[in-house]
Amino acid sequence: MNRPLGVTVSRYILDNQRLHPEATGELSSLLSELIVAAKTISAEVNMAGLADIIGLSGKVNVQGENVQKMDEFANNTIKKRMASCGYLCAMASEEDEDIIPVVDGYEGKYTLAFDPLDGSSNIDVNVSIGTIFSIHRRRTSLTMGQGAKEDLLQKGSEQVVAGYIIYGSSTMLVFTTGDGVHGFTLDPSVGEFFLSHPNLKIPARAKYFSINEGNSQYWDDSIKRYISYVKEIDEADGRPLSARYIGTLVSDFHRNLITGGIFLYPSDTKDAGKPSGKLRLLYEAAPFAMLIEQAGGRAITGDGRNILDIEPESLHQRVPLIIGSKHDVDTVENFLLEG
Ligand code: AHM
Ligand code: MG
Repeated sequence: MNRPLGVTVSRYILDNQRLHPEATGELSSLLSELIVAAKTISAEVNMAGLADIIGLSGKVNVQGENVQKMDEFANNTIKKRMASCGYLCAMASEEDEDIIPVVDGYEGKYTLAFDPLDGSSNIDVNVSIGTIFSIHRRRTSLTMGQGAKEDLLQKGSEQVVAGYIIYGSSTMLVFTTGDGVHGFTLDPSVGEFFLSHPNLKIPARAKYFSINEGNSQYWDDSIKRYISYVKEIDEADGRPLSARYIGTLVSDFHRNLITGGIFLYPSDTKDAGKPSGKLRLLYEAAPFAMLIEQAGGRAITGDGRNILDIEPESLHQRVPLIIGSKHDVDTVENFLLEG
């Protein structure tokens, strides 16, 4: 459908719902509630440099990392709003070890997995951060009331919506319902997201590579060889690629989506070793994998498998992630296969 610019995200969601006569409107309403939470977080993030809220809260989350006050704020905002929205049966958050129940009597047919504030080490230094979300249809019957862990432990290929909000020089919402990737920019003066980037497609070839090169001594040989390869001079092949690494997955992904790029967080042997890399499957890798495929790119894990095909075993499972422009993910895959 050709939509004029100036379309609000609410109007866009309702128009889309009309294209699906079987839709009950529940998913649309769920998204609308999530967008209110995103706007609340965006307002707070913009105040972070001024407000007392900035800085460490002194708590440690389930990953053993310091929880910052903004993380807590974002986590609580999403949990409180979504627990009584009436469309969810359970949630999972990076900041909570167990599944998060919804308010009794408000159980619905979807699940929500989210990273409330990704790139939290960047909050204090005024570098862009984001929220990531992934929505599945529940597996257990609605008559069961509250959802169970199995409702959340579903493959990425079963997602019905995936998206993120980036709190950057402007706040943007980017999401897919399986019908392309669409980006909306927040106009803070009216408090509305407007369609600004319809039908985003990632360029087939990367301009940038994004990886934490500080870990290079800890990588497998295949990744070491690939990163040397992208730095070789071969102008006909567009190499060397330029390096860009923000350290906020949302922001690195967003830039690469628009300009063409490849992001890698492979396994490494640093400290006790990160055999599964650092990033989490349910609320980091899987939603970005759905987005990248909808935008014409690819996402694989360290053995070349499609991220969307991985059957999750636990809520906070980590997974090596290689994601971005198709040509470049294909090339990494060849390096991986050569070993
Ligand atoms: P977070 O969810 O605690 O913010 O951690 C995830 C972040 C990603 O946004 C980013 O891609 C990665 O960690 C950066 O890790 P590193 O500092 O090891 O390069
Ligand atoms: Mg994160």
